[in-house]
Amino acid sequence: MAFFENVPKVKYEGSESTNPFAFKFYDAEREVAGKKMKEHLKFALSWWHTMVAGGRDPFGDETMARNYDGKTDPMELAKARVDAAFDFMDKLGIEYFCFHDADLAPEGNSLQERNDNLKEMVAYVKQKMQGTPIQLLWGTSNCFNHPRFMHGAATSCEADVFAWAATQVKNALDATIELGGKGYVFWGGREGYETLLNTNMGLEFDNYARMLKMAVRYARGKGYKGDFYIEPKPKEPTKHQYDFDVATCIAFLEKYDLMDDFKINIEANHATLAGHTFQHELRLARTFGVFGSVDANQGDLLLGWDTDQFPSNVYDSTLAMYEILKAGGFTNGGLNFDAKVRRASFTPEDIAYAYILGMDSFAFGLIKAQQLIEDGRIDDFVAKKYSSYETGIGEKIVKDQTDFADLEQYALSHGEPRLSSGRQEYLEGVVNSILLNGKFESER
Ligand code: XUL
Ligand code: CO
Repeated sequence: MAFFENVPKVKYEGSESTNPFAFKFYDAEREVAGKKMKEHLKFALSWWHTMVAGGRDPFGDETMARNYDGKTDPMELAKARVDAAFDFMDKLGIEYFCFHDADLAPEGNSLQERNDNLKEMVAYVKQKMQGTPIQLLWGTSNCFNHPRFMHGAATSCEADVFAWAATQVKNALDATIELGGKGYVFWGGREGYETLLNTNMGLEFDNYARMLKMAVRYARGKGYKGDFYIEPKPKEPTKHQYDFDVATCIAFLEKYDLMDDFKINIEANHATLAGHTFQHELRLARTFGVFGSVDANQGDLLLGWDTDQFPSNVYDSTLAMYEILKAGGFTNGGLNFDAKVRRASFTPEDIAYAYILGMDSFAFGLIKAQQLIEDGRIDDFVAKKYSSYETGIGEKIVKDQTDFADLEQYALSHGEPRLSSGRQEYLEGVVNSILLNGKFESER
């Protein structure tokens, strides 16, 4: 019995369709701004949430059967997950996946066994990928679940833990390279602190950077051409995580001279936990040239933790796609659904509904973001708002042809500056008029 036997092949049927197993907006082959939708969006399946997690929360056990027809042997279970994942990706037309070493292969009873299990699973996945369009978006190592990482991994006070984490990262890099991965992610789940009273912050930052540099040296030495990403998150599981937000990550990458190899993997719910919008984090990354990849999900703004819900908010997905298009789109990155179904949505069909929701939300966002750009009212407004820098004293400022003495003379002779309106409400109205104009598939 196949795990997703009740999920049919999901096709695009248009916004009027009421078929729950159809895309309403995602039409993979449709061209938007010179590229196919699937090339713009590069949807990826997250192995951990989709194939492994069973709905456990701090108050209750798993609600979802994720044992794939009763498999109990850990390696058999791991392989059954691969079979089910590839069946699911084929049915949904998803062409990328992301994994942690620990989701793909069992831990085993020793570090050697862990490495061997991962190698065996990578070989299994590799043969499964053959003859399919499915590719690895990125790999990573889980350096946060096991109790040995209680003080951190690269930032642990225990040098032996640093060595263990380095071994995991080395083997996860080997797995990523073997599967032709386009990216490798570091998410510092335990790289932070609970209290400063027991923390040597300077050494922890230095050691974290040492780990990243060793990873770059090792992977580049093996011919890896893809991107490295760090994934900001301000808190959870630690009280304070070092990769707090995009701005903090940029400061860290700059200080340790890692900007050439690293970009940022931006997760929507992590942005909101940091007190930012998703759009803000994307804008900052593109402004500083470190936009890399996206973990697509959404949080519940009434809750202070990472709910990892599938994205349904089309206002947010539109503004996110606007930033992504303005950043020039994805190169090595993509849209990984780091999202999970709710605990009470426990059937395999719910996973399909969740991905359809997420993929349609971002397809809608892509269509509308492109319409916002083509419409031009926002770009025109912004260009006019800053037009004082195109001529006169403004031009001298941006061409670095002036100084304080010159500017003082100018200000004294010109008197009170003339201002113009920021027109926020007008611009919000423009966004709504595009969102609500009803132009979707009929405009091909
Ligand atoms: C946790 C999270 C991770 C990373 C990969 O909040 O987002 O799943 O994306 O380790
Ligand atoms: Co994530």
